[in-house]
Amino acid sequence: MTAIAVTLITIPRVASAHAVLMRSLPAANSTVHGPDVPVTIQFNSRVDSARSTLLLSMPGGEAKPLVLEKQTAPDTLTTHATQLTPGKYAIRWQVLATDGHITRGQISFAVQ
Ligand SMILES: [Cu+2]
Repeated sequence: MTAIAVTLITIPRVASAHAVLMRSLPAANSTVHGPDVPVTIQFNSRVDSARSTLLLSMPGGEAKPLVLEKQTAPDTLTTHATQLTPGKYAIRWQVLATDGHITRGQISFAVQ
């Protein structure tokens, strides 16, 4: 226990990490109620919302951009997806971290 704690403390804090997804709402592979779905995506580091994009992949295959709200925390992006009918969706995220690196990923979820 002590050894682990010491190891964690002595690892240099990586100030220039690119953004890794920590948690999201909707959670990956979850089912949520529509038609309005709040979206929150938290990363392990600061992200630049002005240079980050969220795309909502619709059941029909098309994708539409989600307008990001003002950041309430530097590591978190929030938006609202509205008027979602039941079906399978995905949020495709692309974010710019403070180290200048872009990372991207996808969060699949269903609306019932
Ligand atoms: Cu990086």
